[in-house]
Amino acid sequence: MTEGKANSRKSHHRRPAFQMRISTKYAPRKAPDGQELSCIKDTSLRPEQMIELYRYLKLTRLVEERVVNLYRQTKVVGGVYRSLGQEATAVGSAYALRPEDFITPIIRDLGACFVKGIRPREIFAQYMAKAWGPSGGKDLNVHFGYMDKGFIGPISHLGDMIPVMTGILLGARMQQKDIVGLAYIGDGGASTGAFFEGMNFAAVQKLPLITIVEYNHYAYSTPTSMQTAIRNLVEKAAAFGIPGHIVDGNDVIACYEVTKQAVDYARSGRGAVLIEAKTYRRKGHAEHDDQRYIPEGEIEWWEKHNDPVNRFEKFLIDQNIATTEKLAEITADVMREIDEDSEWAESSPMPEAEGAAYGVFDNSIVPPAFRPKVLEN
Ligand SMILES: Cc1ncc(C[n+]2csc(CCOP(=O)(O)OP(=O)(O)O)c2C)c(N)n1
Ligand SMILES: [Mg+2]
Repeated sequence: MTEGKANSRKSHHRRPAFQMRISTKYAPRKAPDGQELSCIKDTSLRPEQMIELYRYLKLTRLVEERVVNLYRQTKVVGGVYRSLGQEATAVGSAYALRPEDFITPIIRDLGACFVKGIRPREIFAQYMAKAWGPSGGKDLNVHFGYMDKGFIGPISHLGDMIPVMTGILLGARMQQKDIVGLAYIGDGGASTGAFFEGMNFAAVQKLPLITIVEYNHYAYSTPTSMQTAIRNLVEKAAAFGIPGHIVDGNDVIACYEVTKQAVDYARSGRGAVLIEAKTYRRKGHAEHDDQRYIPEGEIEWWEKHNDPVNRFEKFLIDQNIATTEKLAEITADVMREIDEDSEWAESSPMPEAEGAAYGVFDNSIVPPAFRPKVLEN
């Protein structure tokens, strides 16, 4: 053995068993007393892109408000899930993707669906289970997908979208397609077996998977501290040997920048990245949840001091990117679109009952004994 080889072996042994590659560059900051939180100033975004981000944030918040309105009029079928207070995470991260990239959103990621080109009318029709909705009344809320828009409909089973996205990325690599996948998961979902299996496989295969864990403090009524012993969910990245970042999930610019960095890393063939977004779920699990398990004053604190829309408005005005009048104009335009689209969705008929027999299974392989009369016509 040459001396050089012996030395290199020695230095190999001196390396730690694993390195925690966790960055907190985009981590939450505490505002000095009396100072309102804003957004990070170090950004590559152009002013017109920031205005577009603002539009997506407002669209998300106001579409959800309209859905609640429809729910209270008993026009919605099933539950209503909100991302109130978390909109910046979904919007900022999805904005860092190319149109051909894929996302797997969950119930707090409506904003990412809009960035991917979903229109409010589709969301309204879907929530009301109407015939003109994307799943034609066969499924509800964000349970629909568009392969051509890179938007995969979520499976309800928590954690399972991670191996699904991993499979999509493996398939894409085999087809020599240059795409990146962005999977969203909650703090609760990150404790499932499927999350670990999918992340591990993506890591070992160096697949371009970016997973955003949304630390929103609760899974249903369970506080995060009661379902995982680690403080920062990003520490799980060490188990997979991939880099991790903590980001202030209520800072839309920080969410964009951290995801952009991860996207560049993944697209260049270096593999998967885990991002933990620190945010807060201001509504209950769904509209029916009265949130009686939340400590007094907690929601109000986040609403007053750490609202992602207010923070971005402050940033845009302080940085002279927009005036209050300009922001009001954007909001009015968003409202116009919402009015038009909710009217369109309300005017849609309910689906024909026979439709339930189609588009669920491959009807050509339904055993004859189970084939209802309607399929034979
Ligand atoms: C494997 C599995 N277990 C339980 C559920 C029921 N369930 C649906 S959402 C939810 C809480 C999810 O919490 P979290 O992952 O933190 O996401 P959040 O709702 O906070 O965005 C639970 C327990 C499920 N869908 N799948
Ligand atoms: Mg949660």
